[in-house]
Amino acid sequence: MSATPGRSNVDHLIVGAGFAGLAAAIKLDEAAERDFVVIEKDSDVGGTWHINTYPGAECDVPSQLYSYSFALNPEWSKVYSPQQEIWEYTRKVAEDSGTLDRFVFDTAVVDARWDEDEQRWIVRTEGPDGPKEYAARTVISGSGGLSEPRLPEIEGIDSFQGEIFHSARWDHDVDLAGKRVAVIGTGASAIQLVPELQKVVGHMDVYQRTPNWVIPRNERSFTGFEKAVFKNVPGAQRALRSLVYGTLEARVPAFARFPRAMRAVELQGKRNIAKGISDPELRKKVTPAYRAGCKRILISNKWYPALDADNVDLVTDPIQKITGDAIVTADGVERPIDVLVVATGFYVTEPPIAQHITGRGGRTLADVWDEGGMAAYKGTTIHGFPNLFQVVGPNTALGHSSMIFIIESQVRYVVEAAKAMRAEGLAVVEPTQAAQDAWTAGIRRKMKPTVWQTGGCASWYLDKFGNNTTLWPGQTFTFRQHLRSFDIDKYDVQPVQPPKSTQSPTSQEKVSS
Ligand code: N01
Repeated sequence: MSATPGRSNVDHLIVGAGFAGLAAAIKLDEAAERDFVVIEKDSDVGGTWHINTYPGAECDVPSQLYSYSFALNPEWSKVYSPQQEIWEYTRKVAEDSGTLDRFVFDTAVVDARWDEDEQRWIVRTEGPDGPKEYAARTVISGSGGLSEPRLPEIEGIDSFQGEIFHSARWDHDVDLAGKRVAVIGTGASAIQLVPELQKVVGHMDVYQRTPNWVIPRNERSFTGFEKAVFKNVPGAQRALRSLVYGTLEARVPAFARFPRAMRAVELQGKRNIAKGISDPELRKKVTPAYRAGCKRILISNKWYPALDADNVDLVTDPIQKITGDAIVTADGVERPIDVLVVATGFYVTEPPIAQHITGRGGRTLADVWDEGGMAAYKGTTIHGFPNLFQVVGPNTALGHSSMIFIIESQVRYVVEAAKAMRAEGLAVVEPTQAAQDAWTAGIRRKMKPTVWQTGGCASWYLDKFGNNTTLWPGQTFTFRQHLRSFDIDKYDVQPVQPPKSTQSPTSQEKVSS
């Protein structure tokens, strides 16, 4: 293709430098696909583990599994790692990989548009040096499913005069000591930050819309001896990792096919409530009325004791409005506050980045998904969006195990696709509509008996049509099996064209083997 002034040509443009983008960079590099750039809007690698710095931020997946298979870390301090440690891990992996020279930080992708003539994605970015444009053969989006904070739509929230921030954009300049603080939300983030805030604030109101099932957590630190074994005994850490992996996978049938088995989890949750809370009224308020697993099962030993503390009130009356200095609930009670923390989650089923990705025919990903919900072939490629690969795409998230396993599975598929494109001289790969529809239908079928659909709750796993377009409805090894190689027979392909060709692909126009 002819070069356009001010535009950089790259083979692969990776969006995001979190676990997904970093893995894509490392694995493309290993596969000798070295002409890539990673565009990251944050100032460093780490994604969610760099951005989420709220007090008490820790991982709720065991450390042994929450790392890349190709970069085990014998130094994890605890069974569940703190945020800072996970971020430092990603930083070290990035440094060791030798790929950081192709990372561009503090730069946002503002627009990505498929150019039919050029057979490339034209990607515009905005960074400290102003706007920039790339023409990329492929775009690999690792922008994260839980990255865009969702602020609650509550009357008067904009009129609040005190400090207000989302859990994922913590304002460390705000001193909470002795203050009157309100926290809206009781999800995974809130249950970690509330116990930390309880220790320093004057008074805290926690606004709960729906209680979660919260079970005990193994808080143990690894001993020096254990770390030495992980480091020096060949296979020891990998064996523990496999054990943890197997234990978590053994839970899948309860989520996916036999939700009644979740009663065992509910029993654990109720014991956790009884242990942490003495007030019978409060116990009642925090006990969920839906099947465990329907929403993400949370783990904490500190959440219930924090709610039981003298300086904390759990408010379950719905919020009616927010004034300049207080929250007013439907029963008319006004509770004055100095600081408002919103721990209300993220845009998951309507990811904002989809508005900025325009595929064939000028349609954005948001347009397409708005019609029928998020869908992608194997959670990774999308009809109408050639050469676009979504890591952590639709129906790839997990409620029971480590996302890094899924990320590595998808990255392998992407690398196989890149290799196939190079080997076969292909400019374009795009999943057929039929392949994508069959994949989605299979997911919907499997989803029917799951606890996420039958458990009697509303959750962010479900989209506006009531479909779970978020989670993978099975064991992670089956997902990996599906993505073990690039199945080019499910793709429309186009060979590399001379510049300015407008030929469109024909179904099954494969390079014959
Ligand atoms: O968000 P959430 P999160 N008025 O969506 C409430 C991951 N994560 O940031 O349940 C009042 O879970 C909402 O109430 P309801 C993990 O995958 C991982 O806590 O919708 N309340 C809920 O209580 C997790 O699942 C770790 O009725 C409102 C809360 O806000 C995901 O991130 C740690 C409201 C939102 O909870 C999201 O967790 C933290 C409104 N208008 C997070 N709107 C790890 O440890 C929402 N709520 C790896």
